[in-house]
Parts: sequence; structure tokens; C-alpha cells
Amino acid sequence: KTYNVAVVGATGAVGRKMLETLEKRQFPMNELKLLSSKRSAGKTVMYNNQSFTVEEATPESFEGIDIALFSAGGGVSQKFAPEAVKRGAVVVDNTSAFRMAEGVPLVVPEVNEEDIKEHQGIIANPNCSTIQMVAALQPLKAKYGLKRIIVSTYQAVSGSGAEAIEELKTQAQDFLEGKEMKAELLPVKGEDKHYPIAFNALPQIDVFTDNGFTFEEMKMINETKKIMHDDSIQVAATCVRLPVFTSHAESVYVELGDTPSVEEVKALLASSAGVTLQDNPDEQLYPTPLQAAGLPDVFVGRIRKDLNQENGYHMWIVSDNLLKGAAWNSVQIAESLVKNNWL
Ligand code: 11C
Repeated sequence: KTYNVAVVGATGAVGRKMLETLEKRQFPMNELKLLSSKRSAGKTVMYNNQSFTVEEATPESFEGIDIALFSAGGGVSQKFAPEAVKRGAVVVDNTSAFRMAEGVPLVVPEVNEEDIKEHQGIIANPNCSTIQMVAALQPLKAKYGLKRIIVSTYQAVSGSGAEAIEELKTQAQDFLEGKEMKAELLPVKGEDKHYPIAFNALPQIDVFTDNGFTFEEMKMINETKKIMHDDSIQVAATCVRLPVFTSHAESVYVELGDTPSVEEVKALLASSAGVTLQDNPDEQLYPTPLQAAGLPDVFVGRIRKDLNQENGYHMWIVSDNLLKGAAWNSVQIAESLVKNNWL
């Protein structure tokens, strides 16, 4: 059986990776429709050596579509995902529009694949920094229990889209040529102030919420509890943007419900689906963003026991934010829908 698939936001940083991933996985496709907001309509994009013209999304665009992958911003999802569902499509939404809504499964297949079957038309893809963290921590939670997470992130500019990639390139070039750097986008489009990201580190991703945490930090906190089905896990996050193009890195401290040795933790992660252990201080082996870019797995290294807290562990988690953090996780959900007959 083959399926009619729509990709909404096909020209964006994530949309392009969705197409690459669908192609690489040879998704059982009957028809492919590429949609976008008005701004990007008319552009052409290649899929399987064929050129496709991107059309402006309208409610009628979703007639006959079986699966719609959305990654064109929360506003576009709010407007068109319900229209797609009305017309019989199942939506995999990569924005934050519906993640915390009742009745919308929030899924990382290695953690909670079974939740997909409860969908009522929309399945949400979590935030990229949440996905890689829970994918690495789920095996530990399942075996030892998970009480507390304190995470600091080192996030790539591509998480903020194609424009942010350009902003970093231009600023870096200007700086090296002795020119003044222009900051017009980061940390957050639409905010009053902008700071250069080149040769810098910005401790703000997304807008601030009333409690002093940013929305990105609150996403990591709330989404983790929903995906792991456990409101009792204590989570705190500090999210920082770095001048890195691809892959988010995270320094993660966890307190488990037990006190396994570091070797036991390593052995468990080494045998977990979707996780690659890269951890050997003797050989300076640990994951880095450059090495993880373009690969689907979540990489873990620098695992060590806390020096004071018996059930405390530190680790370094790195993954391509556009792949496992977005496109690959979305395509995994689509593959699961098809494989399990959960459409
Ligand atoms: C970033 N994590 O790196 C964000 C991008 O909620 O899907 C993803 C935003 C989201 O800026």
C-alpha cells in the first residue's frame, strides 16, 4: 500500500530534511504534495530526482491526503492542521501548537510509540532539545527510575530556522573582515533586542515566561513529563544558543531511583535503540555537534557519577536537531502509523 503525503513548510530548514528523510527511507509514497505559506509558494524542490513546485497551503490542499507533515510555524499549524484532519489526513505536527493539548499524543517512538494509536488526527513532534534528552534517558528511567533532571543546552542556530543560519554566516564573515556585525534576528525574531550570535553565547531561546524560565526551557520541562507519562520527575533547564550550525548538545545531570555503576549505565545505553554511546576518556572519545550532524542517532558520552550524590550522574548528549530533533522523529512517527495500521 502507498500513501498520499503532504509536507507543509517544504522549503524550510526542517521541511527539506523531512523530504531527504522520506526519500532515504523510501517511504511508501503514492503522491507527494509540497505546501508552504504564501511567501515560499512557487519555489521548486527536488524529491527522488523529480522537481516539485511548492504550492500555497489552503484548506482544500488536503483533499485526498493520508499523512501531512507540518513544519511551517505554529500559526500555519493552528490554521491548517484542523482543516487537514477534517479532510481525513493524519497530521504529524513539528510545531509547539498542539503539543500540550489533551488528546494529542506527543511522541518520541523510542519512548512512547504506543501513544500514537490514541491520536484523534494530530500527533505532535516534541521540541528538538526535548527529544534527544528523553531518547537518551528513557532506558535509564525504565531500568532504574528517574527522579530529577537538570539540563543546560548548547543549541545550534538551525533550530531557529534557515534565516538564523544565514545570520550566523553573515556575522562571522563581517567580524573576520573587521566590519560591524548586524544582529536582526536572534535570540528571538519579533523581540525588541537582538544580539550577535557569531563568537557569542545567548542564554535566551524563545520568549521569557512569567516564572523567569524561557518558553524553550518550559517546553523541555513540560514535554518531558508528558512524553514520559510522569509528572513527578523534577526537571530544570537552561537553554543557550551557540554559534553552531547543526546539532544541539546538552549537559545533563540526572538523579536515578537506584545507584548503578557507570559501567552499567554505559552498557545499558550502548544497547538502547536510537542511542550511540561514544564514551572513552582514555581516547578522548565523546560526541560533538559536527560529528553528529547528518546522522539519525542520539549520541551520549562523558558519563560519570556525581562526586556527592550517590544516585547522581552527569552526561553529554548530542544529536542533529534537524533529524532526530525534527524530521527523522516525524518520519519515524509516520512510519509507525503505517506499519501498525494506526492511521
Ligand atoms: C530552537 N528548539 O532550537 C528550538 C526549535 O518548539 O519546535 C524548535 C522549536 C519548537 O530554537
